[in-house]
Amino acid sequence: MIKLHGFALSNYFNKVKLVLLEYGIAFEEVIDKLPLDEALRAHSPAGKVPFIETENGSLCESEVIVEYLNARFPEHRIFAADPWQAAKERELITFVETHLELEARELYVEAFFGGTVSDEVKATAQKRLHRYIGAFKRLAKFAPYVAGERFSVADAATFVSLPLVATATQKIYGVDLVAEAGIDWKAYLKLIGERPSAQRVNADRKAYIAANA
Ligand SMILES: N[C@@H](CCC(=O)N[C@@H](CS)C(=O)NCC(=O)O)C(=O)O
Repeated sequence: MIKLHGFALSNYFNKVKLVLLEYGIAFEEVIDKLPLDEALRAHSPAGKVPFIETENGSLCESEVIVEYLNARFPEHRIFAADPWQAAKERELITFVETHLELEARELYVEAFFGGTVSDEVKATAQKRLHRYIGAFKRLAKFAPYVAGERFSVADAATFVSLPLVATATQKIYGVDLVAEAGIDWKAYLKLIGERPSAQRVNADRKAYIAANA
């Protein structure tokens, strides 16, 4: 059985977990704390979570893991069967993760962890976020799901990352750049949060926070 390593506060760990739960793929969770020790770095060379253990070996990078699951369990239809729709789902995931979350991540040290971020980094991130949040707004359907009328794998990525982008920008710039762009992410969060998979992810995150407070 696939073993998913990481911890319940990690958005990337939660994305893979949500996909496994949502698409009914059996897995075991292994809780690893950061920093990963040398033995775990043999599985995840950059010391990041999540990673999975399979009978073939270990695999890191959450989107690579999702692609592997999609290829290994085709009957679970993680991506849309239609190639165009599947490409649109990948397009959305790239925008959410590469252009929004990764950029906003520059701000997390100050927004969430009590550190400081230079004015220069804040200004550069603001410019890029402004551009890509606008682009994401044009691309995303929210009808009511991010890629259209049905839940898709792009919702797993959006659900775990969009609130971080919104909250970090609110904390650093005093303005929620996601809401300011006209994206009602709180209503979206509520919609996805009603799904059993998301309820489990949220409950496990809360339990993790309580246990580690
Ligand atoms: N691109 C990676 C990002 C994973 C990532 O940044 N994970 C964070 C936790 S949310 C981490 O392990 N950070 C530890 C570090 O940067 O040393 C993925 O998609 O899996």
